[in-house]
Amino acid sequence: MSKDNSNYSASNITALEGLEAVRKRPGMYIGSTDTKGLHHLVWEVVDNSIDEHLAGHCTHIDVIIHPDNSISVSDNGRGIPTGMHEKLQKSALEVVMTVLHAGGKFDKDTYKVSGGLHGVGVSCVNALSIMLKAEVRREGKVFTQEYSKGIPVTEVLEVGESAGNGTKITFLPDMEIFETGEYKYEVLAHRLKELSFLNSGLHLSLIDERVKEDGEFKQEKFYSEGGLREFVTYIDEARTNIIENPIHVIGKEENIECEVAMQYNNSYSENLYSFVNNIATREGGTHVSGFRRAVNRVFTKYGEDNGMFSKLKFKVSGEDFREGLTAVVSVKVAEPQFKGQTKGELGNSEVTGVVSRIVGDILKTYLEENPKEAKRIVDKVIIAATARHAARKAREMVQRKNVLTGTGLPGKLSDCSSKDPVESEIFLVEGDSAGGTAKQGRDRFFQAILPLRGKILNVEKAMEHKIYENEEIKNMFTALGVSIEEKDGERVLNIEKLRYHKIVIMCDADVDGSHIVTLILTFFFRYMTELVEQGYVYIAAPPLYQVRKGKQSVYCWNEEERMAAIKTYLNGKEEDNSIKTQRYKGLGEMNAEQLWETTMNPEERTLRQVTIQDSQIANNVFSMLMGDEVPPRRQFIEENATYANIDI
Ligand code: 0RA
Repeated sequence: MSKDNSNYSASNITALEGLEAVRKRPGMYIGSTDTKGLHHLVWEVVDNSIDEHLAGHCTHIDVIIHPDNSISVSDNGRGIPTGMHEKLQKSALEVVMTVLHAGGKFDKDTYKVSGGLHGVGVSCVNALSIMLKAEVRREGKVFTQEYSKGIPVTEVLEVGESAGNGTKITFLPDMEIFETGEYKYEVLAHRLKELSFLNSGLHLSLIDERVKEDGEFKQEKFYSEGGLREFVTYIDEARTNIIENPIHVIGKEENIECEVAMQYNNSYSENLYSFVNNIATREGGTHVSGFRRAVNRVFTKYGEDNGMFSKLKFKVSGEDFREGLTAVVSVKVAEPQFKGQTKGELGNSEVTGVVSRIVGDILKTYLEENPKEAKRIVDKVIIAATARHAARKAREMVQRKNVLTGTGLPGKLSDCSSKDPVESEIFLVEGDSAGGTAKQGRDRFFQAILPLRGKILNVEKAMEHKIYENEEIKNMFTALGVSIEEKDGERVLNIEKLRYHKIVIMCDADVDGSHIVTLILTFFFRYMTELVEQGYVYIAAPPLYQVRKGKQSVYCWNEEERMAAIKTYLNGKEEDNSIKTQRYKGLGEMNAEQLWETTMNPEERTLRQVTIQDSQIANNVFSMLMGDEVPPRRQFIEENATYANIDI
């Protein structure tokens, strides 16, 4: 056997072993095989095209969802090389598509930075696809190769001539691997939009061939000239800004590119998004530390130099600079190191100093040149510091009172007898009367009831100290056994003494009930985030109707079920038997037994667990639902009403 031949077969074996490993443990390579993993396939391919853009060779990337849920990603980059790979004795295209990690490492110098947190490469997508076709336009020709489960089913074929360059990858995920094959337009659109902000000047588009709108396929184009400046404006769309235009920072030092945009709004929460090589770093890291360091340093100095803090009786802290801050921090680093639980934290220590210097310099100049804006921001910071001071006092009062009253449990709580949080549940019930029914209907061994009076405080619009002074909110803190503490000047939620592992929000199935659920969820999302993240928060699903005939009855949760029940029980004749369908407007219309049977009994009930799919989206949804601007709220409610059983 010649040397070349042995190389050839050796490389085939390595490629096959690699592809097999991916198919055996897909989760290791793409995170999961659920809808998230399914979408991850698209990002692996798009990342390659973005790399072409970052290397300065690609201006357009188009994504198509075909009717069969196969996906095409095409770009106008240089095209994957198709010539013979000397060492492996096969086409470079085949190597990129079938050898693990070949895509990025193959020609490393051409990539300024390499995206992809998983960074597993297009060969993984190939291994997990029942069909994949690569089409390359390069050197005036068109080449194609097709694969199934990562194995070539054709040679690299020259199929025509072409004027431009580029790569088009079409793949159909293998349903032996994935739990779902359905692509979600909104998920793809959201990330492509984000990518357009992160890569200003890059044209991205999405076409959904499954859906026609006005005779055309549903489609959107994403393009941003202003980059992060526009990103921040977009994030704050539903908020009221403090300064007219975001502060925009762009710089480069030690081969680290840094771009930041920031804006202040009149809310009390911080929205900070950070990216490394276009990948979201949800746990922050050294780039975020550098940014914060610069903001604290420059604003503190500016305020002090101008005597703006002279009336304050306490020190301004880092947290005060964050209230109402919306910022996006994006860095491009040649060899990023990711750490943390979900590898969502940047570890490169050299980045902190670089970002801090770049942001610090530009921010200092900005404040000097824009004294009006500077004053507005510093005034806002002073209000935040004053509020923080008041909030701490209010919190200390609540927590001290708990100690004084012994058990500290609220009088309105009907606790369960079990003391084991794992098996214990608490129902947060709208109104005293429904609370009474729930108390009668519950299994008192493991189910506790806390009635909440009507509409709880809208925490999105209230100052923090008001929140701790609110009776219903105080009751929730004490009943749940969680407290807010301060560590290094930061608020942290202590949930070590959490008394229930299921916290069930139970409200009427009408507009008011939905509003109350939203208010309670806003509170949990903003002040007890950990409980939501760890899956302790649920929403009860009381039935909407009861259809009865004689002694028989059936509960219905939606219109379809009701129609089916009417057909079965009433021979389809609703009108003749008009008292027979009961529409439950409120929990109060059910008696204790009915409430237990339909909504509280673990054997029968449906609970909807509240999860945070994407904290960025959740953040904006809460600001929008609970904030100042009306039109975006109306639009959201109209678009989502069907999910929430709301009559409008
Ligand atoms: C390897 C080397 C070169 C480009 C690419 C891969 C490449 C990969 C993908 C994947 C999707 N789109 C892509 N575009 C390019 C460099 C080729 C050269 O030096 O001309």
